[in-house]
Amino acid sequence: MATDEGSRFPIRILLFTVLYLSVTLAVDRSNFKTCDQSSFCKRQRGLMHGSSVYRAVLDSLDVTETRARLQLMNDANQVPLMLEVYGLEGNMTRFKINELNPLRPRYEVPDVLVGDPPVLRLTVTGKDEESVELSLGTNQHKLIITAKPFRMDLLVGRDLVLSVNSRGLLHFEHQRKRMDSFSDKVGSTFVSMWDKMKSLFSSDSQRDTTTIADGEKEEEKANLETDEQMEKAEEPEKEKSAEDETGMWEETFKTHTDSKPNGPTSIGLDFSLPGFENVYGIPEHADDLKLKSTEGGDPYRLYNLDVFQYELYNPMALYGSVPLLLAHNIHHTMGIFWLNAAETWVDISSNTAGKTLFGKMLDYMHGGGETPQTDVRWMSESGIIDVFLLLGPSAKDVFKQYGSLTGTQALPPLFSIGYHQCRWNYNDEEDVRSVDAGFDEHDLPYDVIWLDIEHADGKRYFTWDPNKFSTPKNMLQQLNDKKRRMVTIVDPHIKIDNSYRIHNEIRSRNFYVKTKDGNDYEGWCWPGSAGYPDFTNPEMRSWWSSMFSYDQYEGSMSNLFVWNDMNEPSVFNGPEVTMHKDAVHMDGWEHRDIHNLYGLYVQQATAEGQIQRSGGHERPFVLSRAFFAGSQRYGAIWTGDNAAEWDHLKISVPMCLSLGLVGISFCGADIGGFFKNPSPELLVRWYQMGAYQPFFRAHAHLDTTRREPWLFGEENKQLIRSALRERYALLPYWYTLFYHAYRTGEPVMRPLWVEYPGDVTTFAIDDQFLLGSAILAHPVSEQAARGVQVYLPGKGVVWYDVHTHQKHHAPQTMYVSVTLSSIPVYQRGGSIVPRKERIRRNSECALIDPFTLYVALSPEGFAEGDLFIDDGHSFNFEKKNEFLHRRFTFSGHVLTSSSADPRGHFDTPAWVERVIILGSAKPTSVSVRLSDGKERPLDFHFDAETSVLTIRKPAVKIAEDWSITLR
Ligand code: NBV
Repeated sequence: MATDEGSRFPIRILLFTVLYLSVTLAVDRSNFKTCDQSSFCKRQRGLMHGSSVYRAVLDSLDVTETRARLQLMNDANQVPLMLEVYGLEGNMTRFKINELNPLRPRYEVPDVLVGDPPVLRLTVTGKDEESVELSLGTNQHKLIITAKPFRMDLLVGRDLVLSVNSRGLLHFEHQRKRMDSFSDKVGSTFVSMWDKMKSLFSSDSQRDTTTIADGEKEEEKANLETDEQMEKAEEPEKEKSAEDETGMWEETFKTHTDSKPNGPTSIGLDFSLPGFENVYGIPEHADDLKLKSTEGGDPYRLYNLDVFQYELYNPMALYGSVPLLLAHNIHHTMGIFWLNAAETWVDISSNTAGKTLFGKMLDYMHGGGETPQTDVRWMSESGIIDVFLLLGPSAKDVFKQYGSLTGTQALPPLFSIGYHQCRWNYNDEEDVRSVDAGFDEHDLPYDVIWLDIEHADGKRYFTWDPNKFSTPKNMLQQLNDKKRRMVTIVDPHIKIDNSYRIHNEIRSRNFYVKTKDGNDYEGWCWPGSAGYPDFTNPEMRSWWSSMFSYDQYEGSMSNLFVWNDMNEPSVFNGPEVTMHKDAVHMDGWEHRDIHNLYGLYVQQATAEGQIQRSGGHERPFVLSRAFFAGSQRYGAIWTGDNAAEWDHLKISVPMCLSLGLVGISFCGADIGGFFKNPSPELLVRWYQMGAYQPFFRAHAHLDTTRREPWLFGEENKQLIRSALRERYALLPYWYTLFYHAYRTGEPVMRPLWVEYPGDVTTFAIDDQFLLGSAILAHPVSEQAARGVQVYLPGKGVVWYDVHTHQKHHAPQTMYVSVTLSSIPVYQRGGSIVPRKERIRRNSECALIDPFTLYVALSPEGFAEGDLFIDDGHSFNFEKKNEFLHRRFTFSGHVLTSSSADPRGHFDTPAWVERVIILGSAKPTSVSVRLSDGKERPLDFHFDAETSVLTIRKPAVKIAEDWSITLR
């Protein structure tokens, strides 16, 4: 048995843990950089908008069939860049900007795109001394490149949809050689004196001009420093002071110094979006759905960080990043995908930001007022500029476009969209057994029980604590007998312990991330001193994957799945609680270049391990805290360590909506709140909310009191049971939505504006949401609520309350009174939603249960919907077309079931036990006809008060074609 080397650090760890788990529930902001403290962000932001120093050298234009290339000259320092432009299939444009002659190659993000995006023919359709016009693929799309100053304008037809560098903020720090260090030091002393003088003499009104002047000065200086000029520099102190002032070669934050061996490498660029006032995306932030102007504050930051006790409603970075921004107006949705994995900041400004609706109306009435416009500025610390413009024109087109680039949501195994019971920690096998039994005793459905870090032997992942979990297979088998699953945590920090096999193998294979000096990088995390496997190395990843095979991960079985936490990566003693940026990965890339990708790779390697252990047959389930563009291909994401507070319950909606918009549909928040103890009311409300969010897991901190649903009294237990049952009843619909997300990239949980793009009222709504297009949910998130204001969208649309079946006309904002048992949820008239209404103890037990179809009629008497079914766990739906995709249509008083995809076939005895028609008139007879032409009458009941027609036992198979006629 492995010895506990961690005991060498007990005091340090204890101290840290005490600090880490301290009682104050607020983020310690001083642990995390502001833009001002991140030197490249400060340098980039110091450049104010104005005329760009860049000029497009039109004579250098080089056009092949599918690609245009052009040099961009920095007229201040004569350092040339190379611009490449592509028209992509599916209404997208890509451009890249890199140094023409870089000192060393710059990082281009691998493994995020699912392939080389197919390119289209590109032609030059006009050229003069000042500009060149390119036609991208179709005549519809034109890109006008203006030479001086350099800018690009993208036109669709005659409409200008986007401009690049129109505010002159292109700032590309070319690589350069460093000057000698002695004079650097002289320089930095000079700088700090200068800093002090500046602060003494600057008043508030002066500050602006100082900043502008400084920004320009800095830019000028930076631009003047070509290699030759720098080598020849006559007055090193002055030049170097500018360099050190801006932290170009070294940067210290708290006790950490980033050595920056490659010097400054940051990139920045602005985009203007005329006609757009609403922008979304760029998660992860604990903030509203609709992004705010960042003027006067910090930009939104994208840098995967383990932020302890994060605060709400601010642009600070969190555990994951997706650099995709969506812009929307009533005519059009488009996206900007900035493919860069380094620390990134995004500034947003708009010419209408400060204006009230009244102000805008006044502008309009006076005929004045500019076109509303949003400006977006991206700034990254390293890498290249690689941008995809996703031109929509609809939101669903943007989802498809982004999905074609980075892949779509992996279809989750059915069990994983059921309910998950987690806490840090379930203490031992007995605890697991009794919690599991508790669910049966109290008649509560659940699918998965989770084990946190305490289950492993001294935080050595892939092992079990020999005392608490001595017979893991027995435990797993007992769960398996009830068709339930378990998830264990496997974090990417590996205990440095010579008797720990995983560590020894990683070290001997040389798979650890290195320090800048070439040693194995060591950080401090749960196990004490830990190494961090280099997940950017494909060989490391495939070795990691192999560790999940049943013979390697001892005690594991096919119903055991995995959770990757702390994969930002979290390094307790690292800068900003993460890895040093000058740590080194495969091929010499700095951690700086790859940081935001690390977590994606961990989840990828883990998911692939699960696939491999089953011989490629079974779909994996992996939950990850860190993520990047493309993470949707590997599993689920949760919003990390929230708290048992009402605002945290509320923020789960915009946080998951934002993730859905950028392709990551499988999102959830810890039910109940991770830190602190929820009141019974908050817990109940959280179950009600979670039941309508894609990933549905209760979780709690080690120090919280136990909160299994039966510990809060009979009444609360019953309320939780109802929420769980609502979730389980709706699983067929959820599963079908996930199938759509997998096929098209459309989010499962979506903002209202996605379905009602022309309705401005929906643009900022984030206290309610849609599941697909048929279900609208407004779970209660206010304490002691007596009512909620529900907005029902859609002109001429009707919505039915799913509990009372009462019909409401839209659009309207409606006051709905609530009690603690209320979950305001509506089904759209015009939709058909499949449910399973028998009470079971988990999703698998209900696998072949009969369906109830809820047909909600539109005012025209029409409805449609669909249903996806397969075995719920394997890849056979993909590999062997073993699935059913059924389409249901109600039209002209006839409900028809037909195949929505003739490729699919799947044997299932499941049948339809009930059809419920909302908004129906009373028929005189109802009959069903099968494909053999035989017709038989059906029993029905009509409730005149609610206009609900219940058709009993049509007893048709879900797999076959049939029709039900009302006469
Ligand atoms: O592994 C312990 C926790 C886990 O329960 C939580 O869900 C993660 O987000 N983990 C963070 C580490 C420590 C948190 C204070």
